[in-house]
Amino acid sequence: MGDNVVYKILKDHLVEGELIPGSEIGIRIDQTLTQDATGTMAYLQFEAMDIPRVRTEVSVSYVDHNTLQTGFENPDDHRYLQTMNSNYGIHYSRAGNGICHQVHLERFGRPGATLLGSDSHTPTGGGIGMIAIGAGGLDVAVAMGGGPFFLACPRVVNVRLAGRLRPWASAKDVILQVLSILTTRGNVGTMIEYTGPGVATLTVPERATITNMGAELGVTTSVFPSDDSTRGFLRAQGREEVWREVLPDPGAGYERTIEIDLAKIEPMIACPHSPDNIRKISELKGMKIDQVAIGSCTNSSYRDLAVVAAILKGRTVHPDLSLVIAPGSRQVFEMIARDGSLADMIAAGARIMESACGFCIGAGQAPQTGGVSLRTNNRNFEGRSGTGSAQVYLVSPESAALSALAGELVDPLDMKADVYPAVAGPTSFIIDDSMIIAPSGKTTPIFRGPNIGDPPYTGPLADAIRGVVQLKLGDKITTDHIMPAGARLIYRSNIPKYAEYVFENVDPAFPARALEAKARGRYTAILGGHSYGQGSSREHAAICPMYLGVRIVMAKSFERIHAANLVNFGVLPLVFANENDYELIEQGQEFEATGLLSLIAGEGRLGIRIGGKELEFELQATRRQREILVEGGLLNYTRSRMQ
Ligand code: MIC
Ligand code: SF4
Repeated sequence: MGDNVVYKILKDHLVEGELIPGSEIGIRIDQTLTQDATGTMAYLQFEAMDIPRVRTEVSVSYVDHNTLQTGFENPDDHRYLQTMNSNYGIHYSRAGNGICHQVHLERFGRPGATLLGSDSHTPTGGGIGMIAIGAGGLDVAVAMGGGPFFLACPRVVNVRLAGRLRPWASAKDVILQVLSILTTRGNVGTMIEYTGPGVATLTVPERATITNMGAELGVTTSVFPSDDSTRGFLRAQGREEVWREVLPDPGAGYERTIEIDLAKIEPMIACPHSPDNIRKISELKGMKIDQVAIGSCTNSSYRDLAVVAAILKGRTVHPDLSLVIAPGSRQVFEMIARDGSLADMIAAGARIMESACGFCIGAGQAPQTGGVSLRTNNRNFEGRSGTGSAQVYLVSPESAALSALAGELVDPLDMKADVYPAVAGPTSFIIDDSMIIAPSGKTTPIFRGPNIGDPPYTGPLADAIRGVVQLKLGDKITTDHIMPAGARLIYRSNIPKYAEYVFENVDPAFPARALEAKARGRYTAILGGHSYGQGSSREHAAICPMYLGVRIVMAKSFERIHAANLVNFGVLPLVFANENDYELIEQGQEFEATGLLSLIAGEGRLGIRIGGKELEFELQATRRQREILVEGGLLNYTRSRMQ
């Protein structure tokens, strides 16, 4: 049987293990990316490894999340990143240059390569035919040091595309359709590969919209082949020399195939509060809307914004509604400025934001109380917009722009096909890398503002741990629930301070309870349902609880990145051997785990006494991860091996 694209690239990069689905493999990482909100911690950890220079083909540090400078914290972090990056051989993409995934696709992505990024939407790079994976900052730090990245060898699901999108249907509608089929649950250990004749009809930015939001499926990554269209995109970016063809072999095998006819795709909408709560727009049209926000790493390419501008041209946003637009990169921003699209947006009453994550991460543009916000980004978790009571819906740029004019949800298919403002991919983009600072090779003093703390350490695991189940939670607890972003983002480099906000919107008294127990020498356990830790790659959702004394998280199932982050910081991710046992545990009950060290070293189940009952769990960790847990985390583990 021939190889699919996923296995071709994995084969080229395999350094440990065998390509047997489900088994652990280690792969060589060619490129890394970080963003400022996860990057400061990743680089502090890299510094702690005592490696003089990164050992990757290219490592890029982007500033795109924390660009609102409402105090000294964010600018201090930016200066730390710039000075640190210059010393260690890392490219620094300045604030204003754009969102990491969009810029990386434009300026660094390379077909056939591997990319590891400390952001869950790193799979955006799959649009250009690379295996691009999101991970915690510490995993990225290890990869920058030349260490392999370990993952479960994936099962590969084939999404076979036929036909061509109709006018007014969009790449966003394709991924929303895929989400309605696969949902956000049960896809751990899977990669998605797009194949079929429909692929050729999609440009690289459209493909990137699809692989970007693949993150919401909980898959490890998604990938498109690298074909002529990829070559054309790279040529237009002045980088044709990095192109290579990466196609599946004839007869390549897949675990499962899902057929999608692009010609039948209808405009879709993800309803509150989950990206897989999908309906057809036609079912909800007419819904009154208070805010429209266009941008984010999912939908802010040149094509997306040029289409939006053409829809807005000569008209005015509805008086009851606020329209916000944030271009994905400085390249996109400059292009829409020079071709007049920007003027059309401004004239229509759009509020133009800088090229950054902004509204997507709740950094500004919070909707009104109970407001309905229609957005083009990828996540609509409760409270993420900054307004707890807001109802956030996710749609394509086309649907967003039309609705901004009408003040209510519009079904784009109600528009005439011949007025669709189709925008061809430009044959040349404006290329100006002056906002990306290449490493100087000289040593400069590293700037450390008062907001920057040392990365916290945990000690080796004790053989017996005792404590209290301090929190019982339901299904789909996201990292936004665990560690809110938005206004709290400024504390990303200051763990003791950020830890005060763990579960802020779920149970604000939790940090105090956990700290009080810690002071008495007691650990904290958290109890969750299905898909615990879905969403962001932020390792702060592991570090800050660990800092508060959390040593165990019990859940019905975990998301991949978060489970790995827990292990990296010495916290045990435990899955119920019998799911119904969840009902037997109450918040406030005492727990006791003994003989942990030998249990962790073995393959068997782990018995824990909770509330007087002995319950069984599977430790969600590979052999290597068990060693990491025993040593109290990946930093200890890596350092002890390097010495
Ligand atoms: C997100 O979209 O949730 C973020 C903010 O980009 C995160 C990273 C972070 O929390 O810093 C992600 O997706 O990994
Ligand atoms: Fe930024 Fe939003 Fe993309 Fe995360 S999902 S990288 S916050 S634009």
